[in-house]
Amino acid sequence: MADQADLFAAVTAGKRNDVKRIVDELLTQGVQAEDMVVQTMIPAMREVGDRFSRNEIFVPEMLIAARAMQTGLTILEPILAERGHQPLGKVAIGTVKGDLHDIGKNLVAMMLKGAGYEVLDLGVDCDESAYERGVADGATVVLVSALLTTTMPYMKRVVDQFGDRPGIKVILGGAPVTQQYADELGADGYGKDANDAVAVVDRLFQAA
Ligand code: B1M
Repeated sequence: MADQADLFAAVTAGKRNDVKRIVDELLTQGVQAEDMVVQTMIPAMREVGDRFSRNEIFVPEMLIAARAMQTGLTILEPILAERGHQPLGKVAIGTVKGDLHDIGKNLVAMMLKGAGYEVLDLGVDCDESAYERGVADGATVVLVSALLTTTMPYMKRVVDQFGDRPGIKVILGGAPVTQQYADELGADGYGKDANDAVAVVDRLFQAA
């Protein structure tokens, strides 16, 4: 019988067929989708990053681990999303220009959908025009994700882009981003992780 340790091992090893099988099996056992993501899959990706930092694995291994993670998330997404009811508001999310990391961004999008928001996913490598498109399509909160220290500075352009736009709020997040950095850039909020991002969006909509 599979357990969460097997899921951790399958994600870190990038075995996406095993991830699919184990996620299905754990769901059958009654394990909560959110527990699999928070307790096992996110720590597994952290472990992958640590191995990369120690030069024990390289980009191809990191990529296949990411694909395995995404395979699991794709199965879990409808379950995480079904908690939502009437859309509470419309938000747009995208990974910032130059940055192709999308797992965290996808997770935040999933949690927001699950919390009842309509989410416009702008994808990765988003320049100002991509975020502009999100707002033109009706989003009043723009979430900007960055995983690279080299792409974080572009967030400033997005914050400034909407700085004098009444009713439009910008939230920043991603592993290297901090509350202090978001404050320095003049953002309207900072999400430490996916749950926190939902709480920040809730607060902004309640205050609107
Ligand atoms: Co890359 N990568 N990567 N990578 N990668 C990191 C980020 C790195 C820390 C690895 C390391 O060195 N230990 C390092 C960055 C170092 C730095 O900037 N200082 C790094 C590097 C260097 C690179 C390349 C430059 C490698 C190279 O080519 N030499 C390259 C850059 C490509 C590019 O973007 N232009 C690269 C490429 C890749 C892959 C393509 C192989 C793959 C990405 C695949 C994909 O995303 N589809 C990849 C991966 C998988 C990682 C690690 C291992 C895992 C990232 C991840 O998915 N984490 C990562 C190491 C690590 O993070 N430990 C690493 C799981 C995810 C759930 O967490 O994304 O942090 P995270 O999201 C969290 C929170 O941050 C937050 O909520 C999420 C859930 O809790 N959050 C938000 C995220 N966005 C948010 C937005 C919000 C709120 C919260 O609202 C606005």
